[in-house]
Amino acid sequence: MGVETAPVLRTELAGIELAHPVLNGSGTFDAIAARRAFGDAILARLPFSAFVSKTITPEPRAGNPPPRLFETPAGLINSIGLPNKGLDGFLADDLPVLAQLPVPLIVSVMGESAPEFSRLVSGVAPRDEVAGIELNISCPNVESGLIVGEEPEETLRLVRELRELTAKPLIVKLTPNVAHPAAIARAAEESGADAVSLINTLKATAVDPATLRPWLGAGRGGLSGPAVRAIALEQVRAVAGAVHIPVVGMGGIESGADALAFVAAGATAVAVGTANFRDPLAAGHVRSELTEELDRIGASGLAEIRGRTIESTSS
Ligand code: RRO
Repeated sequence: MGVETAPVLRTELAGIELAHPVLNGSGTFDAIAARRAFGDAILARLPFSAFVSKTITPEPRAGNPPPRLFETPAGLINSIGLPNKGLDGFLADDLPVLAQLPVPLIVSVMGESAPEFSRLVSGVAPRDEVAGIELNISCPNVESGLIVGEEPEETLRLVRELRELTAKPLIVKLTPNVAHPAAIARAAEESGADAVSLINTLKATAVDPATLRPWLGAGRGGLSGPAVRAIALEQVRAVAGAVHIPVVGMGGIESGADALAFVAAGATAVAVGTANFRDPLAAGHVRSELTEELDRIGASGLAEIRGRTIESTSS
């Protein structure tokens, strides 16, 4: 492992052994660019216990027109639109580099239909370098009509089909843009998902004060950062209270105290996302502060804290 961690933070997520519970949120840390910029030193300092790739699609995509980002008080709206090399480009160019990271690799995939998702899972799952697959059924920035992850029935059908294709851990990334995320999480669990992760970004818009037209090139985007933390916590609490599979909690985590709150709300692991853009080592601070937080409250480990905030199983 690239980092020394206290045994007290060791975690297991859907069969993947983690030195500590802090992952990156998909698409919020470009490990390949970081390696190019900082060399092999980044391998030793990688602050995540597993690395989640930027979401890939079957075919290459250019992404959305600029501007793609807008800062809000305590938050960031993105409308990146899934720029990526496509499955073949990922397997040929990116996977060999990501496989050199000193932590398990989770590949995030998104299709616009069940056959597209199947193609992605069939392409990625057989690779030994891949420890798990995150099914992104929640991107707010594509104009494809129905988002699978907004409907329990659609989620059930899709995950059931994909489950047939691999025994590797499948983590379903949930959208916060629904009234009852726990219903979607239950559908994912019922169809064989090994874990769920949440939240993806909340639908958001920014207005250009000069033109009064949308600021973002694609018209709207998704909000992340501390602005969404309380919403994410509530959704993690609701989901963790409704399923038996592990939950990866994220949404505005910037400190050990934030991470601890997500564990108390039921998360088995947490992810740092937007904070990575300001400080690529933010997740390292979260991890070391988490140890301090456990000391402060006299807890011997995460299991002692997990789920303390869950008071009921209602969503
Ligand atoms: O690329 C994006 O615009 C994007 C994705 Br795939 C996602 O899942 N969530 C997000 O906020 N942006």
